[in-house]
Amino acid sequence: MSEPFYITTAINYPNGRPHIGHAYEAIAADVIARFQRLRGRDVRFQTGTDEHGLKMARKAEEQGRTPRELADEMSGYFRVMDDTLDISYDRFIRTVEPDHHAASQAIWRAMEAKGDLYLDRYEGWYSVRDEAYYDESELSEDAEGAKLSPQGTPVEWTVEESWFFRLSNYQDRLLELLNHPGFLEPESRRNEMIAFVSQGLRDLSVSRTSFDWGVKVPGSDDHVMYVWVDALTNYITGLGYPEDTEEWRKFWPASLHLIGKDIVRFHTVYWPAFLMSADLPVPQKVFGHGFILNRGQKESKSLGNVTDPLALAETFGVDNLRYFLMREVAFGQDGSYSPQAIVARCNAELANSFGNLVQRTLSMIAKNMDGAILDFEASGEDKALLSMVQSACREALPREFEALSFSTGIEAWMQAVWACNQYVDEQAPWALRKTDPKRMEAVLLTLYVAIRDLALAIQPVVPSKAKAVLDMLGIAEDQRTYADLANQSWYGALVSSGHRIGKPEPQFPRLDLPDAEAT
Ligand code: ME8
Repeated sequence: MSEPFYITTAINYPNGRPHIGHAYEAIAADVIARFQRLRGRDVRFQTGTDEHGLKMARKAEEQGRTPRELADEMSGYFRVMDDTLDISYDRFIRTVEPDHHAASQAIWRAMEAKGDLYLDRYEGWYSVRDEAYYDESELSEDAEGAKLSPQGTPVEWTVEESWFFRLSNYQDRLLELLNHPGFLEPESRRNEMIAFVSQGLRDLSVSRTSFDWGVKVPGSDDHVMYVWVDALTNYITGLGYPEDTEEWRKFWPASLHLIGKDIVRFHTVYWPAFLMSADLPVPQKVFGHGFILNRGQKESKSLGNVTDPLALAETFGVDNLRYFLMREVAFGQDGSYSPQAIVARCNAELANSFGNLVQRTLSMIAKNMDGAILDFEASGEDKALLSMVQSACREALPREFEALSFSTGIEAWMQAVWACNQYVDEQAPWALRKTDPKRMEAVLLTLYVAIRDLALAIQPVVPSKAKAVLDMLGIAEDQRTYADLANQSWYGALVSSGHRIGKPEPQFPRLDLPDAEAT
């Protein structure tokens, strides 16, 4: 039985359409899910939309419709984004679904049974944009003296009857958890959270009475749960909690919650405390990735620089966008994108390097060798190239991807692509055609073997382009996992079956800057 791997993204607020940050997180999680599947893990991958709360209720009111109407429309755009970007999720969860209400009420009852919930009055600051309570000491002031949250969002003074969760009871256990190596990465976020918890934790207001768009508190009908209580619960709803299902037993605790840096507190303080209170295991790892900026600036409606990720995918291609985001940004840090940067990166690496390597090698095999895959005797140079490619594809890339260092892993892969291109230039198979045809065959077939490893290794990042290349090479669909990289018999099997490749179709055309950007 293969080892289970459960990965989740944050569930997105569908108070507007998806932006580049949502696309970035979905793509990164998908790369991880595909990578782990290729490694032979039994992967479950969940994403979705976080539809309750005051932010949704207010947005709907502004638009003169019900929160449910707003949620239904906008959640649809998130699902379309995922499907367009080739996100291989197993469940797209919506928090309005009945099984999610049932799971949220079940965890609430478990926390109540533990004695961790009590009724009191909340008096303090709340940011609707962040859906978060803040302590006075965390706030700053803008030029007009208005209070701002640490995220720079407005806060409002809130007074209402509320259920409270005894977060303060969990301080020691949370510190122990945060000190556990690997629980929260990157390291810088861990230090911030340790400082936050060490300062002392106040009990958390976990229900609201001033609006009703949420999950009802069991036995307290005029209260709805604080949106983060139900939102975080999505991760276990999707496995069937509170039922003792096969998925639950197999996939909980989650292997990885992938989230952005702004919501680390919710995932590494509140969520583990709720789980501890309900006597449930805590997730194995939380990773807080950085933010994607548009030419160095945060996208916002007021700056008028909000880009539809689907328009980017349409202009540049889904796999180009995926490649750019995973290659350009050191995972964990903030990164920036612009049409110029996407075009420059994809042209240099995919079109001119990998694409060109595939195209010229396969064209020469098709033309000069009638497409035949034959036995050949490898020279010292051929063996040196293959060993370099193999160590990039079998060791460096998987090692770096396992550590979520995608750009470093892709860099190692790119070095191998460059080595192949240098080898073609040095060996000049076009010149060998007349002088030494046997040697030409050995060179082209060495490259064919190298391209198979390169295409196989990069599948998580550019799934449809890698598939097209593997199809052109004639690699069987059931021989494309990472374990197959080490399998030596595939080549002999192609040779003995008399396999021939056809004329290749170019897979990585050069990109042009859209006219509006070129001027
Ligand atoms: O926070 N770059 O939803 P959300 C990269 N519903 N990532 C970004 C980003 C950017 N510019 N902007 C946002 C929520 N994100 C809650 C989550 S989970 C139980 C509930 C990330 O729609 C952000 O950090 O505001 C988060 O991980 C995700 O996008 C959804 O953000």
